[in-house]
Amino acid sequence: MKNILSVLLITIFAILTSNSSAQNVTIPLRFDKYYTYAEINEAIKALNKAYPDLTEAVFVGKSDENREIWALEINNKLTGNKLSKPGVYVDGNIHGNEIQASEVVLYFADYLLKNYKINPEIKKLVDKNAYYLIPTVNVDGRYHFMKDANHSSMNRGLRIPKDDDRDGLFDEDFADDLDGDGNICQMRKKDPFGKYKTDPDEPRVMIRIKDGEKGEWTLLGSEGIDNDNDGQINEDSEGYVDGNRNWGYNWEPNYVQRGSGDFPFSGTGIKAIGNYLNERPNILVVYAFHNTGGMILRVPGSKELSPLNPNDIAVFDNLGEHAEKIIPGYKYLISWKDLYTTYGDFTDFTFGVLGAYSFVGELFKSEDETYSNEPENKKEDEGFSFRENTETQKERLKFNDKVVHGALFKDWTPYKHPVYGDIEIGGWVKLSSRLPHTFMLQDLVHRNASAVIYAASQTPEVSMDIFDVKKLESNLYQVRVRLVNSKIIPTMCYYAIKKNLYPKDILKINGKNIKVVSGGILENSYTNKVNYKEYKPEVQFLTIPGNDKVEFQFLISGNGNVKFDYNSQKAGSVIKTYNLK
Ligand SMILES: [Ca+2]
Ligand SMILES: [Ca+2]
Ligand SMILES: [Ca+2]
Ligand SMILES: [Ca+2]
Ligand SMILES: [Zn+2]
Repeated sequence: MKNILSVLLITIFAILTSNSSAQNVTIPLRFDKYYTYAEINEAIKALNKAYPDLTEAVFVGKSDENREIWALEINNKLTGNKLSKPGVYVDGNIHGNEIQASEVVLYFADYLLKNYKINPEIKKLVDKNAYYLIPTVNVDGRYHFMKDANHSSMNRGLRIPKDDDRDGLFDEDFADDLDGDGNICQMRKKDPFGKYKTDPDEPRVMIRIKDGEKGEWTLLGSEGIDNDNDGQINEDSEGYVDGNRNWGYNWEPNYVQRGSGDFPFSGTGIKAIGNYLNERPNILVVYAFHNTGGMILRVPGSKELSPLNPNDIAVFDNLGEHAEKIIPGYKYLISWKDLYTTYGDFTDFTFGVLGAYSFVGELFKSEDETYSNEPENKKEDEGFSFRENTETQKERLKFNDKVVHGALFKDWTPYKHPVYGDIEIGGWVKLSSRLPHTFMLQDLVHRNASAVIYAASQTPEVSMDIFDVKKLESNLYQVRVRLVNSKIIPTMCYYAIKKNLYPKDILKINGKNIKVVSGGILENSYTNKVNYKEYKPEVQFLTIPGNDKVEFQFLISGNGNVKFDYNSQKAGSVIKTYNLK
């Protein structure tokens, strides 16, 4: 009996401890660690459980490898249902390796919720908008990036097998963790004819030889062997379909845009998120987080879609320039012009189809990894580049040695390779180069979440005044209505107006004993110039620019209660009743 009991206890203990992710997720969330895919879903559910009145955990759909994609939605039901408010959508990690993007989204959620009762500004923002948050878009990518051996740029794409080298086999030759340390590092071989030599100041760094100099090393690429024995090493890993080139707007086939997939929305999870967005037409602000480079990028992703309307640019500039100041060192840039051209990307879709002001946040600058008493922003601007120079590498190695004690770089170590013979394996490890060390994560997630919070504070806030009511005859009244938007973001973006993406805002007037005789936009209240609407004057169409107003003048016959009903797809609704007597 005693034995059976102890076996039972051990079994229960094993079951409890095997569900280790549950133990790693506590509310408020911690940001001194990176959450695994499973823990992100746990975190969404835990936030929902801790704040049941303000949140909903929504199943979005499944991925190509059948993993679940979840959203956390934040909304105060007491101030209205979600669709009746401006929608703010935030996601991250559409590129599987860009994992800290998810931490920004989780932090944003956790921060709004934990401050709701104690910070009046946050309370106002929660009460005002509906928030749609998908911390990790590429759930397969995140799962494999964290679980498998990788380097910092691997597992970016979706898990849709593609035959990259056209040999009839699909995803048959990934890189290999030859020394079994969980990282895919670099391979180098001693070679007097090599194109590299050891840096005289820093033996871990190699520099390109100049003409006439003697070489020392040949670089052999990422750690790996020829898995399918076709004479090439690491030539066909996962995909390649890039989730951020697979959206059904300005999409181009693979021969124009590498990684675009066979057709738009061929990614199972991408299509699910497309449907999810389509069911939430109130979304007006989008932030999608990536790494790396320290940038806030605005649309468009390709020149064909520019120039944007100057009024839209002014909104982007306001939000982007504030973000630039909130996150020191980050640059607010235009995607196609300042970075490179992309087709079928997510934010072009959310701007071009949904009419939402859309940004990409490129998190993390490796230049922040300093070992220096010189403030980072005082240093000479080297311009941003994905390829680092050796001086930056050396500085980062000092940071690695003195600040994080060797966590980011694997020293070069001899290895016997089946093809190359005696080589060395070493270099930057998986959780380096594009991600902050966890001690710097808190700062990154807070500042970037604050950039989103600023944008959320600028969604339209519409109020209505009924003024200048005059009795003209016994049963005829002049009534003026003013609709004011006190925030930067207009009730409809100018691109959406131009392309007629969806109906404009509507002002409807009705009452039991009244008839709207005439009405239209009051273009000049001093000269009394009204642009009368010929038919159905009781229904008026409008949009309200940011920090601006639109005024109407009506002639109404009859008396009694009149209802003025303003309704906007993205800016909510305002209803007022006025008694004509
Ligand atoms: Ca192949
Ligand atoms: Ca492949
Ligand atoms: Ca091969
Ligand atoms: Ca092959
Ligand atoms: Zn990315």
